[in-house]
Amino acid sequence: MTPAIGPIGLDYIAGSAQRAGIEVEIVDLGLADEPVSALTEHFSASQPELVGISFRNNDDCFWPSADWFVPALKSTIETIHNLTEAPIVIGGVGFSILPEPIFEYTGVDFGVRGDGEPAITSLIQQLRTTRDFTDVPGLIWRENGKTRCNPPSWPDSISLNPARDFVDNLSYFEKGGQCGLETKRGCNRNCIYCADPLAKGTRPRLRNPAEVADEVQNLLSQGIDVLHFCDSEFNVPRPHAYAVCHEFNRRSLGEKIRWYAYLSPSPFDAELAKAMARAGCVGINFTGDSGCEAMLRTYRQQHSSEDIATAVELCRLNGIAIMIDLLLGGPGETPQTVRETIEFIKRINPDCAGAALGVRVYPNTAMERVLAKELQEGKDANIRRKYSGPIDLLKPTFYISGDLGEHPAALVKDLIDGDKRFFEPMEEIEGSGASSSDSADYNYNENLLLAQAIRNGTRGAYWDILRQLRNCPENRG
Ligand code: B12
Repeated sequence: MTPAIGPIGLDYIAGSAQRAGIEVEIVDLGLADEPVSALTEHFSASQPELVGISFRNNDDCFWPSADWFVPALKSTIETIHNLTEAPIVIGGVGFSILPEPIFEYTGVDFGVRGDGEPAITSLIQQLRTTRDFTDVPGLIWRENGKTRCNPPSWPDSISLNPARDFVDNLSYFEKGGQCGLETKRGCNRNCIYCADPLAKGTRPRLRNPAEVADEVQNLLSQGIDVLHFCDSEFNVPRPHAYAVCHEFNRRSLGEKIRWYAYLSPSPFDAELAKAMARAGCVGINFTGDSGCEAMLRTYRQQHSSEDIATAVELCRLNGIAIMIDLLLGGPGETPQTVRETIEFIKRINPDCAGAALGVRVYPNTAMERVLAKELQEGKDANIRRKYSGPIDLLKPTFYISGDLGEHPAALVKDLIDGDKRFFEPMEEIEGSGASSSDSADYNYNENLLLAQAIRNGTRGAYWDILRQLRNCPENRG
């Protein structure tokens, strides 16, 4: 994908495997110009005991393009199988949200759902000894013709290797404009569409703030000073977010770094906003979803539209840029609820708002149950997909309320009415592929305009870069 995002999961698990005495080599296909040649060259010089693949994105979750990456994963696995006898294991968030379907589709030897750190060392140990896989956390494998799955590892508290020295983070920073890190994993909310609990668990699992600050200092020493927190919602739980900011402030890190995070509009208050700004936070993506109370309840959000308005005010007071992420088209959405949301956003005046249209439906979420019920009732007008045959949630499958009509994107665009604060939904793209160079496009898959701006030295979260380009088009380069 372009811009390139650093494989931070790989950095963490390689660090932890090394700590456990396992020798690790990385072939980074995200940075390779010719991935197949990079693999051929690597395996001609080195034969490992196990090959791990980090698979981050199953698809781009973007209804107009619906770009799907599992076929390419399958072909990468076939290429590697032709180059080495070693078994292959896939992990990563893209795998963890759809573990069994990807395991079956690709025919890979092993898969790991959930945290990779404990799994990888335990798997290596079993491959070296008795090959008893029953205790390898999150492992999926075949035994006597049957697929077996272990429960994932989601330890209550997590300690990660803060060194971040396996991946070439600086190259990713130069190509991707920011570098990710985690302050915790997991989320105890139950938003109907969200896949995060499937991959990261249903409880927040916290890191020691001192370890997070050590990691920031290690990234800084590599020349990286613009960061993106990879927590689902940085402020859930709020005391942990505050503690992380407190530790950053104790070390005066806010003077050296700029960072961005995803937050829920609630809990968010003046004390947290101030601590975040002082700790270096320059931009927040709020999970707004909707400005209509009924839609917020449908999505099972815990915030109200009032909370979104307050969050915007608090950010303004503290000089933090604001992006509100909307999710339009869910169950019960009508032209009237969309109008209500768009008028609400215009009124509260964030720096920008992403008008995402279409809910990607994942197995084992409440949205899957909504879809199944509607299909049983013979209602299939709410499904949007680019493939034919039976519904298969491994492939990009979206829900858009049929009440929005044949051309829902046009309806939303009409209501936005050219307001430059919005990233508008796009019409469905014929065929596959997602390449674009339009500053209204906030699909970060093959976003050539963003890649160009980053090449020219711009750094930051993508919505923040795009909004700056819209305000000052001469910076496009
Ligand atoms: C932060 C984030 C972003 C940031 C990244 C910032 C940065 N510099 O890192 C930004 C905003 C750029 C972003 C963009 C996009 N994102 Co995003 N993002 C995330 C988020 C919240 C965190 C990703 C992360 O780094 N996690 C932390 C790492 C450590 O976790 P991990 O990769 O899962 O690794 C762990 C395990 O999986 C495992 N593991 C990993 N590799 C391996 C390998 C082996 C062998 C093993 C055994 C284990 C293993 O061990 C690791 C440690 O425990 C995830 C959701 C989530 N909670 O993970 C979505 C997520 C990955 N994003 C998603 C999407 C769709 C996108 C976009 C395509 C959106 C778009 N259309 O523009 C773009 C793609 C950008 C690009 N060009 O690549 C989806 C993918 C879903 C899907 N269907 O595939 C996710 C899952 C969110 C969601 N639920 O919808 N994203």
